[in-house]
Amino acid sequence: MKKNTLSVALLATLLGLAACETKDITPAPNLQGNGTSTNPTNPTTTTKPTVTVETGSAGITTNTTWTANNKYLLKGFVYVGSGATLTIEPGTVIVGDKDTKGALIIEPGAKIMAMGTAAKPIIFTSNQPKGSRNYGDWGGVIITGNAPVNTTTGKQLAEGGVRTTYGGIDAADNSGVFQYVRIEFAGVAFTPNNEVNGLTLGGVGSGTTIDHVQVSYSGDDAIEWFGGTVNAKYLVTHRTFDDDFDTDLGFSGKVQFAVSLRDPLQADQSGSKAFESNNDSGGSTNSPRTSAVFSNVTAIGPILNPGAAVYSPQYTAGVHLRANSAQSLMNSVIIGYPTNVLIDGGVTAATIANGDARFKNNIVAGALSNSNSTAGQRNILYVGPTLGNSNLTPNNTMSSDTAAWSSAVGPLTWFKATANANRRYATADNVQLLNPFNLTSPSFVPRTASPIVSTVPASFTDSKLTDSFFTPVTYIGAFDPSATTSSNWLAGWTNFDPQNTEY
Ligand SMILES: [Ca+2]
Ligand SMILES: [Ca+2]
Ligand SMILES: [Ca+2]
Repeated sequence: MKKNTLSVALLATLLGLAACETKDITPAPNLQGNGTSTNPTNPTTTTKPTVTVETGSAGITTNTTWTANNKYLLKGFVYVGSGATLTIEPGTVIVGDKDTKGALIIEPGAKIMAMGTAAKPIIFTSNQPKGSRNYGDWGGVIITGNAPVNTTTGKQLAEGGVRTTYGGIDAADNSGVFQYVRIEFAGVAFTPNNEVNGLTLGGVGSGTTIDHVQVSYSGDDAIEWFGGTVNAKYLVTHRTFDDDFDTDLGFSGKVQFAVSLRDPLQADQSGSKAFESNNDSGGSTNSPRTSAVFSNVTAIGPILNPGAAVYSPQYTAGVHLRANSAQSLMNSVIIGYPTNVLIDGGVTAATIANGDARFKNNIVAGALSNSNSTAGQRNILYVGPTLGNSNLTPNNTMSSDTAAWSSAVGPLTWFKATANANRRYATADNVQLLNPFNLTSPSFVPRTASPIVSTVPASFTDSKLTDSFFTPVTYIGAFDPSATTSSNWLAGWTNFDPQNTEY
């Protein structure tokens, strides 16, 4: 969901920080040889015949296979209807038509079987020539199912003019497999709350398999979950315009190993974030609660240098928990947002204070330092007591620790609690990743001197992380410090420069 306004007053006091050592932000040489420069050899498709897929309201109603020897052009909304399975071969390229805002919609009861490989990812991209592609050239991929959403009817109509209603009572619903897939230059915000994201997941059930998905240059959110129970591993969001990971309407899945990287100068009027999470836009107590659990995320924001930041003022926060969300984030790294963690509204604060939402074993670094506080950084802010639509400004500072929350535990106390084991650093460079801000050839692997390597290990003892879905690892963030180029999970299938790729 979007918020329309970022304006007006704030409740302010300051957050004093134990500033860590400030270092040059210039990346040091690649100490480990683990760089993840991952502009792969893409399938050569220029000589392949183009198959136009334009189904109108009829959609695809029988089992269909798209093969890698063709290129497919999506014109308008292409629905895959209940009972039909769309199979896409590894290495297939699908381009979305710019004029008609092509989009692919998997309806409840239908399946997509998109099983790419590291060597042959399935690529959804713009139909524009290289160098001429842009945010929102086409619609995106929308997968929907029959898993619960928390609206009063248990159903929800998709956004963006899509006809599909999703949601139901089948938490284990299976919408297929979506594996080694890239989605580039999709995502359209027609109007606020009327958006097609790069990848939209509406009421998608836990029987669905999602892993190794990169969404680049989405004109709205990269990935937005509306309810559902689906889990995912190995997600990449790159140069998203709005939010990287947006959760709403009771999404309760689990996500491990995800990375986001932002263009500092591109952001959305709704406020751009790595995470936005709502129970619903009104902050209801509807069930199921938005209670997703993310672990091992590396979120790189727009601010390289907190003292001299050059970034779009539309950037809001790394993690924005609002509207009664009970989403958890653990074992993760948030770097370089104006505010790294924003707790929005008294109801959300109470959710955190009572432990429904966890924020543990995380590292936050490089938040804006020149706020209207006299010292310190905005690593964590609380805005309230009402939902912050009218309370947020780019220069908010945090209410004092004891006064801000009606409960006994204030936000800074919560953040710093020994049991939560969160750490703060003054600059991005303090975290010592290899080359995290490079927009076309980044590396998020920690250097040997990184606090990720040298101190507190990740923890999977929290009851929200004991599910067998989670792979217990010793490191915080998405990348194993001992990874090599060949073992790094980005290798081969991702592309951080799709603007210059010939498809
Ligand atoms: Ca959003
Ligand atoms: Ca959205
Ligand atoms: Ca937003």
